[in-house]
Amino acid sequence: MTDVQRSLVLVKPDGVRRGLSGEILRRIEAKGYTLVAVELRDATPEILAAHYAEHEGKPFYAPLVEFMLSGPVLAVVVEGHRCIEGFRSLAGATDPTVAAPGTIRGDLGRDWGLAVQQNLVHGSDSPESAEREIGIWFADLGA
Ligand code: IDP
Ligand code: MG
Repeated sequence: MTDVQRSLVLVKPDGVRRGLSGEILRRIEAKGYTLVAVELRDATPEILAAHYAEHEGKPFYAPLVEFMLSGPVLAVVVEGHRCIEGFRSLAGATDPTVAAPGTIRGDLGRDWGLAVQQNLVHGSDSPESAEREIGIWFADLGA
């Protein structure tokens, strides 16, 4: 069975600011996935417009972009069998208040009462998204 996937993971600015980059990478590695690329980056409006194109027009879109520009992000490419689904499972639900304990968002995240949920991580949600997002963040890698 060859279902080796790559997923684009971001430690969002709240995670980097709170010093949780190492803890989040630790959980990915402890799960058994491989780190293919890890880079501390400043997002740009252009990168975010491409990355979050599906959310354009939603009420949290502008706060989301502003939040993602508020500090560096750790951009990561993760590899492993079914790692796209697997990382989403490690990350937990979008809303950190209800994200299950044991997940990154459930253990380390909370609601700060802001217009956008600061929920520590992004993870690609499908093979198509992963290919597209890896192309955005790591043009030299391919997917
Ligand atoms: P995901 O990150 O769990 O895949 P998406 O629906 O793709 O969630 O949304 C992208 C990001 O936008 C979320 O991670 C979160 O930061 C923010 N977001 C999504 N939905 C809401 C909402 O209803 N209120 C506030 N922020 C939201
Ligand atoms: Mg998403």
